[in-house]
Amino acid sequence: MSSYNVAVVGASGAVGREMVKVLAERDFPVKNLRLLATERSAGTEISFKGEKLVVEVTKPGVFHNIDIALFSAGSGPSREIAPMAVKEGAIVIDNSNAFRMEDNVPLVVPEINPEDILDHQGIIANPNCSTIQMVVALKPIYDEVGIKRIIVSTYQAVSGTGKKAIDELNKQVEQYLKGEKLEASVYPYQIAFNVLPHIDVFEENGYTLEEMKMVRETRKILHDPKIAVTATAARVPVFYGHSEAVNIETVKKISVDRVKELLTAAEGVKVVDDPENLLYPLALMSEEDDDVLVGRLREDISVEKGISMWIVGNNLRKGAALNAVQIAERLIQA
Ligand code: NAP
Ligand code: 3JN
Repeated sequence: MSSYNVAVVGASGAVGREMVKVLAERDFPVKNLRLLATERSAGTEISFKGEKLVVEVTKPGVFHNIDIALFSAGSGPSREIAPMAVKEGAIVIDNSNAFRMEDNVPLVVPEINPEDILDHQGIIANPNCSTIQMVVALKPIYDEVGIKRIIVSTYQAVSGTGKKAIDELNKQVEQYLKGEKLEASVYPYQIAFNVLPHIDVFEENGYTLEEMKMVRETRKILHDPKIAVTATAARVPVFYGHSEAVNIETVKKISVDRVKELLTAAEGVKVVDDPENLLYPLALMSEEDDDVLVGRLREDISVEKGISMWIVGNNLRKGAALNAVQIAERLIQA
């Protein structure tokens, strides 16, 4: 089997570190792994398959000889650095919002639209974590009976904001227990013991950008510009695992039993739905499970063709690092 020179840009961050782990766990055929970030973390050592690799500064020339570059450094750095990486010969799999909606950039969830990978012109985009877990769970239903409208409310873990937000929640809990004043710097308000109905910036239509990412990305991934999606995204004081209350209106009627059958057979999905035994998806479960967990399945009593459910996913793995590595796996098979 061929092996590949791989770079991880943003390697010292929450997603980048997970990318390095996932590459090792899945035994991705890596010839050489180059870890890139900024001067801030240059020199940091990160283990890969028992070897200590050193984080280097991302600068012109670093992508010569790189076959695949996994980016998780944020939209600004991606916009600046990804075109340079492509010019230097790498194929970029980008985790940021920078290129997701560009026409010449495939937006890929391998369980859903792997064929779109073939249309890339150097950059392939990874969707937002909240979109990924939702579409993985909804696609089997979409294929069977069609979906007209999706109403989703998210309960997103602080790890979605990165390492500094994990540190801030830890610190605020500590300050609370010591009876000290809680200091907030990552979010506009205290996140410990609170819920913030605000993720990313507000847009002119009153939605936040995180909410609109779910609308736009779902349409692009499903190749369905007409599907109606409305989202409310909230940040909750949970470290890992995004939860979502999702309600769909289908085109044709479908029973809950049939939905369970479809989801049980679906790739990357696990049905966790036994309310009598108090079994339903929990954010904590996603720390140990790469599948998208679906439960609380029930017929919506307020419309004729509606289904409600609770969806949980590991935001740093299937929501980011794992999905990106799965794209790389499909890319090298293509
Ligand atoms: P993080 O923990 O704050 O890490 C940011 C990483 O980017 C660090 O390694 C940082 O390096 C590096 N970086 C920042 N500016 C850079 C630059 N100009 N050049 C090279 N590296 C740079 O954040 P995170 O949670 O890992 O998230 C990083 C990004 O991934 C997000 O901004 C977002 O775009 C994307 N993301 C996507 C999803 C998704 O939904 N698919 C989920 C989470 C994150 P230093 O350590 O040197 O500062
Ligand atoms: O907040 C979350 O739970 C997911 C965060 C995603 C994110 C965070 C900072 C910048 C993104 C993203 O993936 O859309 C970005 C961005 O790339 O703009």
